Parts: sequence; structure tokens; C-alpha cells
Amino acid sequence: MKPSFKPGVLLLCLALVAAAGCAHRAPAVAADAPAPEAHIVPLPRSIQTHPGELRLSAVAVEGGNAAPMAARALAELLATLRLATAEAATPVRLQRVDDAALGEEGYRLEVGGAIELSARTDTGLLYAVQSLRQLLPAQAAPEYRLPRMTITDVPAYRWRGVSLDVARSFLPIEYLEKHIDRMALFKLNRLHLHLTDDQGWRIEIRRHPQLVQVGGASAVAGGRAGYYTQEQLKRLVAYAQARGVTVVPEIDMPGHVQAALASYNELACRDVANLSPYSGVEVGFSVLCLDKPDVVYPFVRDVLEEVAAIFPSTEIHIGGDEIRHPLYADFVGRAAAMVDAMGRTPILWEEGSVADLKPGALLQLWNDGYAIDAAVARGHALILSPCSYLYIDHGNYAGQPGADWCRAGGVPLARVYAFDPTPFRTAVGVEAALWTEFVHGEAAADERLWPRLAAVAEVAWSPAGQRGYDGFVRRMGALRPQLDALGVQYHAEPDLGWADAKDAR
Ligand code: TNX
Repeated sequence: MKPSFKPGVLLLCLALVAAAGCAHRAPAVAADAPAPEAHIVPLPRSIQTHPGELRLSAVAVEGGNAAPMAARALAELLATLRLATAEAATPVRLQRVDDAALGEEGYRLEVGGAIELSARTDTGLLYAVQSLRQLLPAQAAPEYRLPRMTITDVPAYRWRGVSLDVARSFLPIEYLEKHIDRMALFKLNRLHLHLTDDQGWRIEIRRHPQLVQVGGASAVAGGRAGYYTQEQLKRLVAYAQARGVTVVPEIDMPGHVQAALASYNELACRDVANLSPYSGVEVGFSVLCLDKPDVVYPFVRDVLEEVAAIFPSTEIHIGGDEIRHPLYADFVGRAAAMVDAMGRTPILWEEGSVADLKPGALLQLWNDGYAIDAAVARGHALILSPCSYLYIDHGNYAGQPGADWCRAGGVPLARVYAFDPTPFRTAVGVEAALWTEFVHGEAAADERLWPRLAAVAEVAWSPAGQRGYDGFVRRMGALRPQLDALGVQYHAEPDLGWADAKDAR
């Protein structure tokens, strides 16, 4: 945001310069300056602007010890903006306050003579820093101006997620780290990794090493093979944790398992002829041999135990989509019970609702019209990923090459934004899904993810009755330099005035 040129102020200053020396030092607060507009995505619950602004050229950080995540993010922000720290400079205070109204993730951000960030938790303070980051420019400048204001902000939903399908086409750890940085800027907090599918098995399981030796070597045609070691995943988990993001692993079972069958043929039933690695895009053909419980259940237990040891997330996703089998419900019930016994909460795709599950199990809705009411009545909470709004493997615009099975017109930015979670009374939040049958590589992933994930963030954070697309477009349009600074190869979205951007792909 550029300070606007005020000839009147300049003339007044020139007139006073001899007497008062006002050209030597900018006043700490210029009450007559126009307050720059606050561009924050997701939209905060309340923003009160006060007259005047705060000018910043150096800061004094206080209270970082009580909030390590927030302090780290603040230090990174100050370094990016080359904002020096000095004892007598403008205070930036991080403080933990006992204000129940802020919940676990809410915060208050006050810009007055100082910058005061308050929250009950480190997470809340981290979000206060992210809002401050969006209020400031993305690049270093000699001085910064902030409108005086009070922001009070609390998210509508606790689950604000995105899933990446690294099974069809692998994405390297370095990309996932970058992706976590970008999620954090928009207060997205769940990274669901779809780690296994027909086309690839991406997570090292030490008791079954061929899963990655064989299953890690295949990918969808045109996609990328590869796998993560357990050490790499543990480091990724820590990287994400330090940025307020929980990595949620998914092992998709009992279907979508051709890569596992190709690695360990005994997991398949005897009549299965095709045990080769798979690189097509069909779904629903492979299944663990549920008639061999002595083979299948010890395998499932081994895998889940190693997964649980890598990922400390409360939830573990065990898939359960797109397979018909007489023993399906029995399998899902048993696999979910294993996750329960490990002290974790199972997540299942919506079809898992036919199984006998504890009411605490989470269900992830993906077909818009799926009959989920009975499961909701039994107490199941929902993660909302209705494909016609949140399957961002679909086009940014009608006709963009790629998936279109759910919605022929694609899932444009405005469509994502139009999703209203409120009719789902047990929803814990929303999650967009990037499937990768047709999205190979990092530039292509960026182009599908952004700017649509910013809309996902706002749908999950800001109450439906308060937000609106016009305001989102204005605020997000202004945040383009933030995405540029993070090196995001976003879609050239015309609604945001970004049509001049070079579309990767
Ligand atoms: C459906 S969503 C799938 C995925 C595909 C996706 C493609 C779900 C639980 N299953 O296996 O990749 O559609 O859009």
C-alpha cells in the first residue's frame, strides 16, 4: 500500500520547517493521514478502525517467551521486512490473556501507540501475527504505516484443511514445506496427506519395506513416483507443528490398494490376476483380500502402528472410499477400532458411515448429495469436502483440462467461495481436495491450489452471514504481492484482476 501524496501536508510542513523542524522527524502518529484499508483474508470477525495511524521503522518485541510459534512467525516477519529491533522503538507485545471469548484460536490485535497482540494460546497469537503480516506490505520498505484499529477475531470452524494426493503423483518434502508456509498465512491448519492409492504407496513402513520399494516406484501416467522416509515425515510434522499446521495421514483401505497388492501379492485374493503396478486413472477395482483376515488384519495393524508413531495428530484417516464388498462394513469397523485402541480418532470417507463406528469417528463428506443425515443423527461430526465446491482438481474455469466428473463447469473461485457449511450442524470444518490424476508437479499444483485455497480459508474461518464475495475479491486482490513473495505460481484469476499473471501448467 503506497502512502498517498498529500500536498497540503507537505506545504504545511514546509511552512513550519524553520520554526519547528518538522521535516526532521516523522510524527509517531499522524492523525490527519488517511488510514490505509485493512486487507485481511480470512475476514476477521470484527475490525474497528480508529482515527490516525502508526508509523513503524523499528520495533521492540515483548513477551515472545510465552508463545514460541507466534514469536517465530513474528521474528520471520520482522526479518523479511528488515524491521530492526531497538529498545526504545515501537513496542510489539505478545500477551497471553484469560479471555474465554477468544477460545483456543481467537486473538485480538490492537494498533495504537504500540502493537498489542493478545490471545489465550500460542496458536491465537500466531494468527494475530499472520493478520499483522497481511496488514503490512510483503516487501521491505524504509517505513511502514498501519491504521489504528482493534481487530477481534475467532474462527467459525476448527478444521480448515486441504488434502494433497501425493499417491497418484508424488510431491517432494520441500514442496510440502513451502505449501505449509502458504497455508499458515491464511490460517489453514490441517494438511491431509493422501499417502496411498492404486498408483503409489508413499510412506515407508519398516515392517513391510517392499511397499515403498515396489509401491513407491509407480505413479499415474505422466506423474511422479517417489516416497517419504519415516525420518522425513517426522521432520515434516515438526515443521508443520511449528507453524500451527497438523499433518493428518491417510492410508486408503480396503480399496485403492493396487500399489500394496503389487508390493505384497498375498494381500490380494487368489483369483486376482492383475498384480502389476498401476498407472491408469480408473477407481474401484482393487481391494485387500477381506476373505483372508489372518493376512490382512495383521498388515493393517502394522501399518497403522507405524503411522501413529510418525504422526501425533489426534485423527488418522483410513479411507474407505469407492469400493463395494460384502465384508466392507466389517473391515471398516475393525480398522476404525484399531485406530480407537491407539487412542486416536478415525476419519472415514462418507461411505464408511455404513459401518458400526463409535460416534466419535469423523466422516468426510465428498458427494454433494450423499445421504449423511442418519450418521449425523448418530452423532458423527463431519469434515465437509463436497466435490462441486471443494474438489480443486477440477478446473479454475469451465473447460480447463483435468477432472470434471463432479462438475462440468469446473470449480471456479466464486463457486468455492459460495459454499455455505452452516446447514451441516455437526461440521467441524471444511477441507479442499487436490487429487492428482491430472495435476502433475509443483507448478500445476500451485495453479490449482491458489487463489482457491484463500477462499477455502475464508469459508472455514469467517461466518457465512458476515462475508461476501465482493469484499473477498477486494481484499484478496490486494494480497497478490504476498503470494508473489512466497513464490506461488497461482492461477491468473480474472475475478481478482490477475489475468496478466503467467499461468504455469
Ligand atoms: C474421487 S473423493 C476419489 C478419488 C479421485 C477423485 C478425483 C474420493 C474419496 N475418491 O479417488 O482421485 O474422485 O476427482
